[in-house]
Amino acid sequence: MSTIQEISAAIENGKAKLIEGLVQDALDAGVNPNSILDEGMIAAMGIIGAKFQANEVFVPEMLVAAKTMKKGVEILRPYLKSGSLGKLGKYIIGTVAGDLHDIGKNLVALMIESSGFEVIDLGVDVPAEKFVEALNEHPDCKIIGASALLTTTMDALKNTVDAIHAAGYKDKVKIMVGGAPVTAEFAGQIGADAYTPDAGSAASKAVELVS
Ligand code: B12
Repeated sequence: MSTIQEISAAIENGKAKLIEGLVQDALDAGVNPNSILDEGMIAAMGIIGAKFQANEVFVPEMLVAAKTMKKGVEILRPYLKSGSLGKLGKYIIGTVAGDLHDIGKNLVALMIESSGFEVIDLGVDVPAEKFVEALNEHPDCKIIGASALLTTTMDALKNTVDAIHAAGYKDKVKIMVGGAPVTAEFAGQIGADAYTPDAGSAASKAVELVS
């Protein structure tokens, strides 16, 4: 089994105690951190999701896989970082109301921060009003990022965009949306300024939006 396959298997099987060592070994062996993330970790979450859909695993298994992935990401974090902190302005991010998924949102936050923004992370299950409050607190914020992983919380993305626009921020702040069920078409329909499918492209889009 290759190191990346071992990392993927450890996440799939929720081997939280093994993951840090495996990721560190891979890094020490010169494996590219982005390959560890994409081919090892994110791929494993895809497998777990498919197994969940097929009733082969259940919520507890998804949870331990998620915890294992988070531990692995902590080891990777310094290797994914670059750029100087905060020079591009503030970026407020959160997972929308009713949604507790935060792995993708955290990866987007990490890549956005590493591309030069100061990230203000509101966490998960964030009501639309809380995004607006955060903007009131940080009127110099340039971009808002909102994440949704459930088809049932896609409406909350729309509510978030509506609330931000209703509060008078339409021309002052750009809104980026993302998450597995979200598409560019949906983003356009709800009036968001941008959608990207992954954390790397989210970071380049954010830089483009403020340039
Ligand atoms: C781990 C997981 C959980 C964990 C979450 C732990 C955590 N701390 O995040 C737990 C166990 C809590 C969980 C719970 C549930 N889950 Co869940 N979960 C998953 C799983 C397996 C992985 C998600 C993940 O982390 N993926 C890896 C990350 C890296 O990918 P990502 O989130 O898509 O993010 C990337 C992009 O989307 C993008 N992106 C994300 N956010 C943003 C934001 C912006 C601004 C931008 C630009 C880009 C962007 O960039 C990210 C990085 O590249 C998925 C399956 C899947 N394939 O997605 C199911 C899945 C999302 N869950 C699902 C379900 C049904 C549930 C539950 C309803 C189950 C239940 N019966 O209780 C609950 C809902 C809880 C709630 N209210 O939120 C379904 C959703 C089905 C649907 N279409 O609505 C899925 C798809 C599984 C399935 N195949 O059925 N889940």
